[in-house]
Amino acid sequence: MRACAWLAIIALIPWTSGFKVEDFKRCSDSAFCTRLRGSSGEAYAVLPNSVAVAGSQISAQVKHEASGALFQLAITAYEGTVRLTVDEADPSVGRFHVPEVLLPELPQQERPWTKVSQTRSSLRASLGAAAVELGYSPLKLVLNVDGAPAVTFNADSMFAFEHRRAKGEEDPEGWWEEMFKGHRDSKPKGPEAISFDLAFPGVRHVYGLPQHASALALPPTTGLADNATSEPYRLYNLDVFEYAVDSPFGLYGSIPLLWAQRLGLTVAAFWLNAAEMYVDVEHAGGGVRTQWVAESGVLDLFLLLGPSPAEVSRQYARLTGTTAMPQEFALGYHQCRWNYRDEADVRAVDAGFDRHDIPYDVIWLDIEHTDGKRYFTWDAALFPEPEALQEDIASRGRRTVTIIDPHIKRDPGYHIYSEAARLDYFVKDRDGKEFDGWCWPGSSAYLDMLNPAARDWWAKLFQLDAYKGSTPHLYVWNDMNEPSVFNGPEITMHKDSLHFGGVEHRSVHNLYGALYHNATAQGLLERGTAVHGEDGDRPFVLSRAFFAGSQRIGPIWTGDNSATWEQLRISVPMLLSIGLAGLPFSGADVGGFFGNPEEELLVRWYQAGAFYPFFRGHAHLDTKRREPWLFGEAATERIRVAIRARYAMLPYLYTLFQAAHAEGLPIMRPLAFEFPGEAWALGADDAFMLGPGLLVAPVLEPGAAQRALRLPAPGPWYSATTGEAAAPGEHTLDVTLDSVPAYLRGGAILPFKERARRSTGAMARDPLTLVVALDAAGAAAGELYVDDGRSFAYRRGVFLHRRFEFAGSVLTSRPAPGGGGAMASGVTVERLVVLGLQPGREWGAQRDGAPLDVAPGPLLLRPGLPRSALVVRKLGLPLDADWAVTFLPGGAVA
Ligand code: NBV
Repeated sequence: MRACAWLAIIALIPWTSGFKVEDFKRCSDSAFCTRLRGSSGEAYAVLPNSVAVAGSQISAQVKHEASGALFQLAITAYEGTVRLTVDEADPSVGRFHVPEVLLPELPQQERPWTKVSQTRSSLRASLGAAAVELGYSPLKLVLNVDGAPAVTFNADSMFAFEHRRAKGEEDPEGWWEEMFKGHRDSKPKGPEAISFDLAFPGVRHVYGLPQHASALALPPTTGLADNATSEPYRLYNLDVFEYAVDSPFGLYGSIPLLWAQRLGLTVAAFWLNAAEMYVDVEHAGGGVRTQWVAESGVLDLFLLLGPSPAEVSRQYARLTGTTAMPQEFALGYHQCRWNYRDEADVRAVDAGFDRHDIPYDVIWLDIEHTDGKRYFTWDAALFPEPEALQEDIASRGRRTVTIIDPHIKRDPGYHIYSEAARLDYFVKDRDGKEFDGWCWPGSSAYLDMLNPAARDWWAKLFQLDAYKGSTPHLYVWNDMNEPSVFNGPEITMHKDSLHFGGVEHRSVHNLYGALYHNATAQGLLERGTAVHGEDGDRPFVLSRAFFAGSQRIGPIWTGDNSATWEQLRISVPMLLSIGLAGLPFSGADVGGFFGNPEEELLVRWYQAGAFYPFFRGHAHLDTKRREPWLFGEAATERIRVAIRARYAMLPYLYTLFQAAHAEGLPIMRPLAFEFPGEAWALGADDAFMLGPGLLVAPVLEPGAAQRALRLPAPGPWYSATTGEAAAPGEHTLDVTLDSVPAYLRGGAILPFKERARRSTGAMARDPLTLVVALDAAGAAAGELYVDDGRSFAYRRGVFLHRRFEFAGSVLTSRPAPGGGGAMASGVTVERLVVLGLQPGREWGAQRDGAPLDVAPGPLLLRPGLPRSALVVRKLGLPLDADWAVTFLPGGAVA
């Protein structure tokens, strides 16, 4: 019986041999995109007598000349951001406004318009260095920054807003019904799409709009350029089997945020809309023109005015929030596989890491650990004692993650199903019956995460007494939450399915996965408070689907990549663009999910992956085992070195996460984010910055003997392996399989922990090394953030945040400008490594007049490295106190 059910499911899985383009829609397969893509000339005009300005808001009515339909327009000023909204004038139409994404405190950031002036045909108003000009007929909005046009709305008259109408008035094809591959979409509300164009004068480089497997600088999709893809970028969360690289097709997550960067100015546009969306990019007239089309919802467009990349990140964070502060273990290495078979297998893998002296923090259990894909249960034969297993793993400072997917087996004997059905918490089909889709467990129902009561109920399932077999050391993975529906159109849910409040799935689709992710994280949050009391426990939930705001919930990964060199290469721009879209905690499956990586690819993937913000090895059920020690001693050693380097970097990385949490800055950053004045760096994506201080240029090609690299000005840079200085400009590096080109930025101070341990927890009290990389003026600065790595006690000030500065040959430690906090950490600074002190001179150092142990030495505590740095040893400088170390030329200390 069970076997039959399996055969039925397998027959329904439409993807069996590689990415099938024809299974997914192109623009021309969607009636709304066909109608609106490229079409322009619809006349919309502002009614001059309706225009009003009150405080932060300009409001007006807009008329569609052809139909007479009326719309309400508002232009709201925030610090550094202008918001343009257009909705139907009649609020009773009730178009869908995306909930849960914007921060509730956003209204407090409104700023008044100043210098307002108006004529019969236009209105001008200022906001700091920016100004808007609203043209009435035709409707047009120009935004100037520092007197020059930065963004123009509707310059190409592509604005169109399909107003709600009654069926029967007109009945053109695709208005009231459409088909795709035998799936009917009943479209009860008829046409309700929205389109507009945005032009970015002087811009050649646009980024963002994740998730696509494409270059950072988005290739044009239309126009005359040779590399135009011809299909627009699609934003529609989909479970795509063996996705292709360099493609504009939509993947698992969507963030409708586009960056536009030119020398001296970076701006961005964010359309808060969760329906299927297409964006065209065209290089024309010395700038970039874009057209955006979405199937339903409203126009809610935020224009972020920069002018620097960091300002754009902060502006976006003020709208949608910053990344949740992760637990420290989450930044360690994660070992996953579909599937670790049973408890003995899990224990053997765990022991393998210790046997091979490789640190790791988390072991992951995929869908096979459950009883018949009934999440929150355990296969009693394979995992008879899940609590004992988790406790054993935890005794070595490690955690366990289990997968919990959103499809719920429609089995009346399964308590989660029967309870949710009784409470009426499932999505409905177009006829109002429980939506029945096929997924891993067979016939499945899907929780309606638009219903707040369903979300609350879901969260309670993570309490220890509800989730049998779980312990406080267990964290969660949400997969298939696009949602994936094997027998649905494009392997997802029918758009005319119904959510809470009668909302069609069409309008919520791209948000669904984030709502589910959030409800899960809420569950772990509540469990944390129940177990640990007020300071709680920071949730860790990995999600495959995402939307704007997902950064507040937890990490995401780039789904089912393949063990190919091109997938390794594309992982870098994919993660960079996800980071620019405000979601810094992301990673790609190390090794590639599908297929078997050869040794060289696996090694190179670990070397690159050690710099991904989320670092997890994962593999498909049908692949050969590939734990880090299965490829021979040489490969094991290289992987060990890569993973240990990750652990050595953790103090720096954790500090970057705190900055991302506080300000919304990305962690993995394009070179042009840090060096916006370098024309060649715009769009560069084969090297990146990890925070402000480390440039990483991983080797991403097979058989490489050399690696070309360009270092931005002003430099100097210092090799992160040898400490040798390198000048800005072009370099051709000789590389071996051991090479992981990475450079410390002159002017940066980075904290490291160098002792090899088995997990992050074991490193908590280890002493620090501060690497001081001097700039041309002999100065450097950097920060270190430390807290308990686990709870919310930092919100009560239980943390240490230090600022280190090197100037005039003195290194000082002081509280960071925002407040240094207070905590008994027991951690000290043990070594100082200074790069770039005037060579050929002897140097000494002293603290409080007492001489310190100074000698030339290696950059890091690794045998065989050249002694190219000045090293001060055996220090024991306290983290929670101010101190100064003075460097003196001449060796002898006064
Ligand atoms: O749960 C099985 C897999 C999982 O390992 C992978 O990471 C997800 O992206 N899951 C997809 C479902 C099946 C994929 C073929």
